[in-house]
Amino acid sequence: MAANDGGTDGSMPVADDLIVVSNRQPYTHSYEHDDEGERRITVNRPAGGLTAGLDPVMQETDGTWVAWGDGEADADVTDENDEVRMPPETGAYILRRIWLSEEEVEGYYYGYSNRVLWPLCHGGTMKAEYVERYWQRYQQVNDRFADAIAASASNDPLVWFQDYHFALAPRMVRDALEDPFVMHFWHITWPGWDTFRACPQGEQLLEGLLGNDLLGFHVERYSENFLDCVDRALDDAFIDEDGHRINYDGHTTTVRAFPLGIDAGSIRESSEAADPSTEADLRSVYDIGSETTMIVGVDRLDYTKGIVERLEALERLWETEPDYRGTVTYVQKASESRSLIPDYQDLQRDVRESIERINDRFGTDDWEPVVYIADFVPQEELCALYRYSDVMLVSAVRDGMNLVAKEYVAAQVDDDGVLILSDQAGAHEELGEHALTINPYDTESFADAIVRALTMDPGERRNRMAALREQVESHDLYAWMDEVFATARDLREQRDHDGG
Ligand code: ADQ
Repeated sequence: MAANDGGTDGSMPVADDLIVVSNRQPYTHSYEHDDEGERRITVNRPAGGLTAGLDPVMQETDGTWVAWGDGEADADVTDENDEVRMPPETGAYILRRIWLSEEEVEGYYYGYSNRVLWPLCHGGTMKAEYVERYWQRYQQVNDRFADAIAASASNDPLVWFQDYHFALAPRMVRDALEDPFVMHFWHITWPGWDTFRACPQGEQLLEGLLGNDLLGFHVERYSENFLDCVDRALDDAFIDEDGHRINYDGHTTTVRAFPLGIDAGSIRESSEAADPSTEADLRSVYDIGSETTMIVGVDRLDYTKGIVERLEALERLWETEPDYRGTVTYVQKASESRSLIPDYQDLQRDVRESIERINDRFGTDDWEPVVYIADFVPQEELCALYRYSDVMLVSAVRDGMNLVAKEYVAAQVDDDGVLILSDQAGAHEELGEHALTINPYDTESFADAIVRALTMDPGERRNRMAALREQVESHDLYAWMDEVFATARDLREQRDHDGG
């Protein structure tokens, strides 16, 4: 299909019975009080990204979406099967909600998912906390999701898991249903064996994931790491490395790279709509001088994003290049996440202290070197920030893909921005050639790269950015979905052919 037209091409029925499974749900219900103090229930819609992209696919297929019901009013609108039809206007598909107790949220979500799998997969073996209760709750919640999927499935289902919250459920679903097609997209990095072997539950995780027919990662390297981990951990697994197939326990799993894209068309349109008055508003609201050059960073506050390393490079820049004092402002848009976890509280403190230190050291009455935006900004404002920033800093110390880098590129409708990109982000595979590459730990070279970006001649900027935009637009979210579904269809046909 053509990129950017907001859906699959219709020639390929995605599935007779598509069941998407994710931790976060596409719609949440909450309470609102009107002017008379009357309580009403409101629906919050998908804000963007993959969830927003999958929503129209679900509407086309009349499928079921299974997810954790974490909205305060969610239970008030579901039926006796914990289901509600969404979107509210058309009721085109079923949202089936899983209720989690506080203990389950603590153990499955904050515990095993985010204090074990997240650090482990990003190479942080020292940060992983192997608490027995986390593992038990992770198993329990995977089991509960698998039960709900089995109860929702009718004939010949295609079950599609999203992410690291569900490493065990694919095998559970395979055991519960007769010949389902199960696939999984793992949104974060998969580590090398020398890291993965530290995990006490490693074999069970691999066995769970080998319940899939198709397992997708962002880049080839993560697929290879996964194959290597299976090879070393499971004696009975047979690996066909050329075909990226694993045979284990009588079942074949195909492992492939599908680099996720963004809805580039929507970002481009929002960016085009952000005229110079939007830039002026932005500068005035955040007190950014009208003459200063803006450098931008946009991140969820996570220790994988290299925010402290980035601030060190900026500090080095202002220290060694005094001309940039008063003339260059760094705008950090950040959103807090997982704040109940101590490592995330530490990071928030470190980021705050770094910014205070830099602003105290270099700031003047007229100029604040680092402007921190904690508020939620809608897509139009985010795109204005991208468009009117001359340089974007993506300095992840490890990142499965990093969609922010792609969003910045898609928003460069004037082709005049420069992307500085860490070679530790999956996005570097596609964008590294035309971005300026950095190692986030090499402060000196990182600061040099910022100088290079700020002094790059307009012709080179345009050439680099045009090439990046072409890549991001032609490999967008819809092209990605088409490729995943086309691969699933081929594998199902092959299976039916072999079986019959
Ligand atoms: P994340 O770690 O959340 O995702 P990323 O891909 O950079 O990382 O961001 C996801 C989205 O959140 C982007 O659309 C971005 O605009 C939005 N976002 C982030 N910070 C924001 C902020 N401060 N304000 C507004 N919006 C913000 C995980 C993996 C990534 C992988 C994605 C998708 O860690 O490697 O790219 O899943 O697979």
